[in-house]
Parts: sequence; C-alpha cells; structure tokens
Amino acid sequence: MIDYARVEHLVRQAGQMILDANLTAEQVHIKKQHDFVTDYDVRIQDYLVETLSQVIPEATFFGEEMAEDQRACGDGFCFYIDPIDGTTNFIHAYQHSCVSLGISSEKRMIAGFVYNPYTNEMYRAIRGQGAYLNDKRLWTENRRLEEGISAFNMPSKPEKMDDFLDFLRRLYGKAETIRVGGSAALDLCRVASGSNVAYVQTQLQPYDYAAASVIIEEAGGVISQLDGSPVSLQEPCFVVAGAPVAYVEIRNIALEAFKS
Ligand code: 2AM
Ligand code: CA
Repeated sequence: MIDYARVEHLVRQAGQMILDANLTAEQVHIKKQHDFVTDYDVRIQDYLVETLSQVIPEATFFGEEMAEDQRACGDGFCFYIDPIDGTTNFIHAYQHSCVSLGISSEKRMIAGFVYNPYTNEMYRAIRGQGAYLNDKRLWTENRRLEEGISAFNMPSKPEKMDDFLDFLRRLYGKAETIRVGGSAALDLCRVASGSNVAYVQTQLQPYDYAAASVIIEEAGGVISQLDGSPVSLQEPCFVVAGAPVAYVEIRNIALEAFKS
C-alpha cells in the first residue's frame, strides 16, 4: 500500500521550492531552441527522487531532467516527474507553473498529483477513487466546444506550422474561446475541473501528462492520442483531451487539420 498522504506532502514541499526560488540569469540554461531548464528544475527533481525513493524503495523514475537513457519504467512502480511544468512561465514570473507527479504500476497509471503552488491548488486522483481539486470532488460536465474554453500549447518548434494554423482556424470557429496557458499539466487538469472544456498539444512527453491523465479519467473526461489510442507512457505523443462530447469535436478538428 502506497503512502499517498506522504507523496502528496512531498509534492507540496516541491511546490514550495518553486515559491521560494530566487532565480538568477546564471541559473537558466538552454536545452534546445525555446526549451529551457533552470537549476531549480534539477534541484526539485533531485529532491523528489531522493524522498520518493524512501516511500517506494523499489520504484523506478521517468523524470524530465534525467538523461533519456536513465528514464526507465520497470514493470513495478514508476514515478513520472515533471519538477516544474511551465518552466518558461517560471522564468518569466508568470505564476502559472506546477509540480506534476504520476505513479504507474505494471505500465498503467494508478495515481496523479499536480500542484500549483501559486494558487495552492492540488489536483489529485487515485485510480478508482475519484479526482479532487483540494477537497472538492471533480466531475467533468459534458459540454460542447462552443460551451467552454479550449486550450492548447504551442510546441516549442511546430514542425507542421501550416497544419497547426489550420487547426487553430478551425477551432476558432467552434470554440467559445481559446487560451494558451503554458503548463500542459495544469491545462489538462483544468479539463478535469471544467475550467477548460478541451485541450490539444501536438507533442508532449509522458512526464507532462502522466499525472493529469488519471485525474482527467477519474473526473469522467477523456484523454488520448490523435488516433484515439491511449496516451503513451514511454515516448512523446500527440495529446487530445476533453469533456466527452468536446473531446470528440476537437479530435475531429485535429484529424482534419493534421491529416497530411
Ligand atoms: P515544460 O515547461 O515542463 O518544458 C508549454 O508549451 C507546455 O508544453 C509546457 O507544459 C511544457 O513543459 C511543454 N513542452 C513544451 N515543449 C516541450 C517539449 N519539447 N517536450 C516536452 N514538453 C514540452
Ligand atoms: Ca518541466
């Protein structure tokens, strides 16, 4: 039995490290074009790996700031860690970033914790036990695209820019309105809470959506790849999510726009 209360406490502590950060220019490094890492991303990941290893000693880790050949999820418990989701927001003091922690077992997500320290909002779900925002149980109201906010994030360098702009043009005609948040995990959790009715990003990494995927599903929402198959827990993929009806609508729009 996993000590989920302890896990949640550690995620909150990690969030506090975001709030306490005193970021200087020397602590910001470029991974690749438009993709940054700060010393705090590494520090928070190290903190979580060290402390979570005590919660489940046999667990493996899939962390954003780990070398790719070190990200290995075994058949047992695996922690998916995004120490700061919304790093660019963090660098610019945008106050919309979070700590994202997913737990899988036998290659299936069993729990997720996504914590926004700026607003003290903890999204969490344990498979089969429902999704919560702090103490409030979440249930995704089944709305259409025209009845809510659709969100997306710009991939750092869209490979198919024309398709992407075509997607936005089509979405603009159907959505009530559109927002770009800059934190995939928070924007996905807002699908669970209903603040967003749907979400699309052309490429995300498992640590970006692992935790949020359980939270969305436990709230009655839907998340998948573009072709409708489950999101990958091993490699990057296209992510579509939404309230059941809005999910179908936005996936159809994406299928039209990205069919080439
Ligand atoms: P990050 O802040 O942890 O890097 C912004 O577009 C959202 O998409 C953020 O959640 C960001 O995660 C994620 N993102 C942007 N570019 C990415 C990439 N190349 N790989 C994975 N996630 C990315
Ligand atoms: Ca990150």
